[in-house]
Amino acid sequence: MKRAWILAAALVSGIATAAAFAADAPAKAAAASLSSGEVRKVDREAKKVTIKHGPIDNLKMPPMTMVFRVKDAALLDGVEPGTQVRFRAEEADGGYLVTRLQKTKAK
Ligand SMILES: [Cu+2]
Repeated sequence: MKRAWILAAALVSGIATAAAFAADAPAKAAAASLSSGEVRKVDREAKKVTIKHGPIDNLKMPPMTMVFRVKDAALLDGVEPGTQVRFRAEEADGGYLVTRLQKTKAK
């Protein structure tokens, strides 16, 4: 009886590990598609942010400083000139739209 319990516990922990691994994979893929940059200017009302960014692989864009529109003004919460960020930008309506933005943790 005791052995059956040990087996069951091993099985459950194995499933939990597999689930955690599966959940981790898309998160890693998403992180890989983020670009890094430094915020230069924030215009919350116009929902615009100026970012001095590194290469943006998904847009095949070299490093530069440019203005992006942001999908949601809330993305700019706590963001100010000098803030280091990682962000996701996409082409939309003939311009560039930031759909995700997170502060880079200070090292
Ligand atoms: Cu650019």
